[in-house]
Amino acid sequence: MAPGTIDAMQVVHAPIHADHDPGHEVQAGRIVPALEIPARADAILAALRAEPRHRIVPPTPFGDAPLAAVHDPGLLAWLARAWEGWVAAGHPGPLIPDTFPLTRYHARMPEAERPDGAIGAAGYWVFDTMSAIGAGTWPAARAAADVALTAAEAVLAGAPAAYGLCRPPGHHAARAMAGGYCYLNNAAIVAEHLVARGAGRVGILDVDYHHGNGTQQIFWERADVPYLSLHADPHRAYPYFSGFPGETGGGTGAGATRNIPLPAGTDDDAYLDALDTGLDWLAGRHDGIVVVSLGIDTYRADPIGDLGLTTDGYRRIGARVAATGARLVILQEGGYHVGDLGRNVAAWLDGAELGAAG
Ligand code: OKP
Ligand code: ZN
Repeated sequence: MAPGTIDAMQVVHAPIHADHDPGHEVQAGRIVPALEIPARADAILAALRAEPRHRIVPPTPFGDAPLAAVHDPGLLAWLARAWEGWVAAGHPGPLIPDTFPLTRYHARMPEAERPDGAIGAAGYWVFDTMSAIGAGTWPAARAAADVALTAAEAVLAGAPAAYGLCRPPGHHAARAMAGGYCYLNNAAIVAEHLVARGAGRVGILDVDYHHGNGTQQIFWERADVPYLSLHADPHRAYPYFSGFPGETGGGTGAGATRNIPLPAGTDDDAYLDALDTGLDWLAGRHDGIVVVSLGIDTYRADPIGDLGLTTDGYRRIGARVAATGARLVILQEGGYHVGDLGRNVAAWLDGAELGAAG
């Protein structure tokens, strides 16, 4: 075997993801069936199971400390009890807020008391109407963080790459708010954990279709966790309010954030060019481990995306990222074309194996 070859990539998976299934969301004024559904993870698992070299393992529980290292204690406490409070208030459907405290709400006034009613608290902690919470959301979100941390431990132990089949995803969850189908920021929790475990500077490469506003915010002032994101231009795409090229980090993290917005229809070749630009920027800013926020909603047939990537493109992208020589903690984010999702993730991981083999 060539040096660096990834044999038997560890795939971490927790079946409890399926308990997070609130059913629907509110998009642009319409109630629509949820897009971030259990079938996504089932499809990925089935495709990876079909390749016997992937070793599928359950997560190890890491407890509260790695979550508290990244998230506001108020958010964690609310998430743990939100569903209970919603039901107790007599709401029949999933928890979806409708009223939000924009920064201008309290402009020139003191911030009001924190809301304690079910709907007010929901709008306080969740920033959109698409990230519904149901009975199984909190246990699934916690398990997804453990999935991510377990993959990180495999890389710390020397594996050139490991994959965490996280569901729900994480990159929109900020220090003190959930949103964008995300409740806990799996990639941020892992990056912070790796830093605490002595990995030095840890890079984050976010290739989801959407800008990872939560990850960017969490590490905004951190030079030791550089954040690179390629995503659909926020002029047209969710989350609309971040991901522009002028956002480059602040304070001690000035220059350690890089955003590369992409036009609609971006194909494999154009994407790989942008990726090269980004990877050149990231090189030398980390000490050997890169956390990959792997979204597959860049797929040409994705129902909510408008980029043009193909299955073969994912193989090339995985190879390109692995060819940097970084060890990879690869974490699932979005990707909503359930029919092709499994083969696209499998292609990315196959590419990573090839790239690492050089
Ligand atoms: C989560 B992850 C499109 C609305 C988009 C929310 C998208 C959350 C994506 N009309 N809704 O980054 O894949
Ligand atoms: Zn996405």
